[in-house]
Amino acid sequence: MNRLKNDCYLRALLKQPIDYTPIWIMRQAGRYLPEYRTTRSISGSFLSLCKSPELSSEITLQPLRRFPLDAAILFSDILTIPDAMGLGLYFKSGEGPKFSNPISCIADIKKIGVPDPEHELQYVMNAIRQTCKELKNALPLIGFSGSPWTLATYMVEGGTSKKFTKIKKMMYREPIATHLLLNKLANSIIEYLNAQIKAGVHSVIIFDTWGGILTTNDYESFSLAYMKKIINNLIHENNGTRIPITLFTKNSGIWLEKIAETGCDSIALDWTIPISDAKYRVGRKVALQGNMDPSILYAKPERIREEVETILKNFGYTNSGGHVFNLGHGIHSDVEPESVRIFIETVHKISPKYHRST
Ligand code: 1CP
Repeated sequence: MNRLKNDCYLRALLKQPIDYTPIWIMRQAGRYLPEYRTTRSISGSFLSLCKSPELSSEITLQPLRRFPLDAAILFSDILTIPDAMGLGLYFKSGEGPKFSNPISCIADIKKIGVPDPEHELQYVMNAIRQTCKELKNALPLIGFSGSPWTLATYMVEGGTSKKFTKIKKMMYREPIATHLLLNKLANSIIEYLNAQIKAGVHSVIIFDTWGGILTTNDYESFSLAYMKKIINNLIHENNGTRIPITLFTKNSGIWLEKIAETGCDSIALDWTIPISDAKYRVGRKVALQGNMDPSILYAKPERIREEVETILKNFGYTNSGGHVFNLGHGIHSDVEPESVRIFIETVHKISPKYHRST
């Protein structure tokens, strides 16, 4: 792999010395950008954007043309795997993702197979290859997947949910069937992420957006155990370069020590835990990403700057990386792009003093 011009993000994750704190933003390519809205309206649908390597790559690059971000994240979605399993993903405007063939019983689970990433999901791999070509080694490209548990919630609920009644009913009444589903998903995610790494991504994230709705015991057996299995089976190096792995479980502040034991390189935090507490609890075992409340971007510039300073100060001085700045969840679609610029510039401007060794 050729050397990247800006590898600050990877160095921070691998706890190597850096000059400033790198930043990328969850959902940095998306609806808050007018250029995204234009490309999306021309293409007709969100899925047609994901399935076109040219458009996916174009949208991945859009925020990088505006802002000095330190990483690119592939424009795609976590629901590509269930779609490739034949569940029929579609988006109803204002209602989020939906499946026309959701999973409702063990017979449905037995029917689904492990998608071949270079066949049913080849459009994702082509988007990665196209994006790497366009990036010309300027920045690292992040690949991702949903966690088995989070994908299972969408597949069983048939879409977005508030109460998670169907998946919880299945989990408590049919634990063997639920584990069969989670195992098939874990095997699919291993193949999918390894293919992304071979196609050129420099780092991967597993999004476990809904792990935080579980009890501690159920989180360990229905979510964390499968993320651990995935980590154990991922390619950890490509052409001699280490591929850092990040886990994000929303609402997982109480489980950080357990997450740090999985073998991941970094934990992405939501905004509910002070980053100083998280750092104290995981020590130098893993790097941390986060963790500004996305709603701070509605505030006036002084308040945004103040919050950035608080988080940097809470993480504290480091002469060996370990912190990547981010929001604690995805950016809201009605945030002003100008506020995003102030946010990124502030991180770059004030973070060097937390890294200087002299
Ligand atoms: O234009 C539109 O209306 C589509 C909105 C949209 C976008 C921009 C969806 C539908 N997905 C995406 C892109 C996306 N999704 C990215 C792109 C890369 C980036 O710039 O960051 C990523 C990483 C995701 C991941 C994703 N999708 C997650 C995990 C992270 C998280 O936000 O918690 C989840 C849960 C989804 C499901 C999904 N897809 C789309 C929506 C609106 C949702 C969330 C639905 C829900 O709240 O349940």
